[in-house]
Amino acid sequence: MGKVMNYIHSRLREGALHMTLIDPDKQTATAAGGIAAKAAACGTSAIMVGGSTGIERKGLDETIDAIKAATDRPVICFPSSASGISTKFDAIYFLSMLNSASPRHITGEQAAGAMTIKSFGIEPIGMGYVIIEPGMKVGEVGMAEPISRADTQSAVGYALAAEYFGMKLVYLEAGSGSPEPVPENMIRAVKGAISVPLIVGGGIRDGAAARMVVEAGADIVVTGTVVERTNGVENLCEIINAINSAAKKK
Ligand code: 1GP
Repeated sequence: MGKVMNYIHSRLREGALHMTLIDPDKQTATAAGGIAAKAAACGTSAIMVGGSTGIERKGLDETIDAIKAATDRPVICFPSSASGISTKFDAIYFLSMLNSASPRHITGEQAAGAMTIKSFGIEPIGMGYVIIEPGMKVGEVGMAEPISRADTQSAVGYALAAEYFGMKLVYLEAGSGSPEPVPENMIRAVKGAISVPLIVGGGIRDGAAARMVVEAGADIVVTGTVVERTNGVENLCEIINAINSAAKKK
């Protein structure tokens, strides 16, 4: 097992985790470093870097450098395509958008990027990425056929398929900025069916929502948008505290 996956597993033994998503296109490198420092102080376990649109390489490297200068938490690439991979990442979520209508997002970009990952020596972490309604921008860009919020059975099917493919993580994604997180009963059903760690993200903006997803079974909670807002870091601390206390009760 790679170093970052090992770290994730060892942190998971203490309970559910939080990861902070930073879109390198949305702020300067210095500001990204500031977000990472505050997120780490609140107790985030890793920084994910990615966005739905193309990332310019120089800006990306500067953002990763600023994050690494601010915290020793792993910096994980959360890619939207084969471009935007930097040698500076500690690991990459090698994800397949399982419910995309386009083979490009299931295996195409992955084949295009695999050799880059190997030559850069970045740790790949295989992940089944499943888009739940509304799916937002990532669903659109990835040509997803988002799973209806009522269709728990399909979500379970995709998640279990990911595990059977040998993927190390399953990510249920409502989409960045989603008005609501993934439904509670869907998280519960998926968690009940799989044995790999379950990541849930999209639309989690306060402690109550974070508590709901952890109590339903999420092992890793991802938030992005919350830190882009004024006072966002206070909300982030509230979210991480809620995850920690919900995890203890589980
Ligand atoms: C998006 O799940 C993440 O990929 C985070 O979503 O920006 O809504 O927190 P938010």
